Amino acid sequence: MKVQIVKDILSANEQIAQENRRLFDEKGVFVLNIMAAPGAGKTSLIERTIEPLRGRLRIGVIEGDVASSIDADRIARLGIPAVQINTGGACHLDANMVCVALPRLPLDETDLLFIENVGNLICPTNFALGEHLKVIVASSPEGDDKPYKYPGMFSVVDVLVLNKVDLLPLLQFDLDYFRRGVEALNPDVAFFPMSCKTGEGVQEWIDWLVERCRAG
Ligand SMILES: Nc1nc2c(ncn2[C@@H]2O[C@H](COP(=O)(O)OP(=O)(O)O)[C@@H](O)[C@H]2O)c(=O)[nH]1
Ligand SMILES: [Mg+2]
Repeated sequence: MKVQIVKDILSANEQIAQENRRLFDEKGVFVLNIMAAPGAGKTSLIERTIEPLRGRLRIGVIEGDVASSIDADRIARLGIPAVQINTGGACHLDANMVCVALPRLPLDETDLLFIENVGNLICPTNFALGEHLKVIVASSPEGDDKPYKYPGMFSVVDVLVLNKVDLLPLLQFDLDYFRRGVEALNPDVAFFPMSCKTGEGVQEWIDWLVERCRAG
């Protein structure tokens, strides 16, 4: 019986996610669901992506956090439309929260929408939002064992950004071990080692993203 209840919740979410997706496709908005542990660099990745795309693609952002508008304020300071969702304790965004936030964004004038999920490597995995791509930002200080410990998340994503590579010389992080863990779970994932601090790897990500966005 309890399993049935969980299935119902997930399928209700799936239905709303499909409605969100229909709206995105109708409006021609390409949508990324950015997931990561707290502090990995989700907002930094969005900020780094906004700058080179200015004047090329029209960007919007939905920020998900348990509390505060700190991240939406960071994005709004760049002159980009941003909506903050406060989950009030929930550890992930769901499709309905996104659906409620959408009317507050100029979707008719948006090509690319980032949805920054709540910092968590487990719960967001099961809740589709209507996105075209699922992105995980892992960061080097979290350790090279994370694909082995959080296989659910690393299995479902389309894109893996390994952020904070500028810190690798200071850490014991075995990049081959990390990559082997990812490869075993998700051999087709698009992998971008990056530093949002120094800018290393950002151009490769931008080129790939523009291509994917144009392909729809
Ligand atoms: N050294 C280093 N620090 C970074 C990098 N990217 C982000 N940070 C820092 O990591 C912290 C968390 O970044 P933030 O983007 O807010 O993470 P979020 O919680 O995942 O959105 C901030 O202090 C950033 O300045 C990076 O590539 N290298
Ligand atoms: Mg953030």
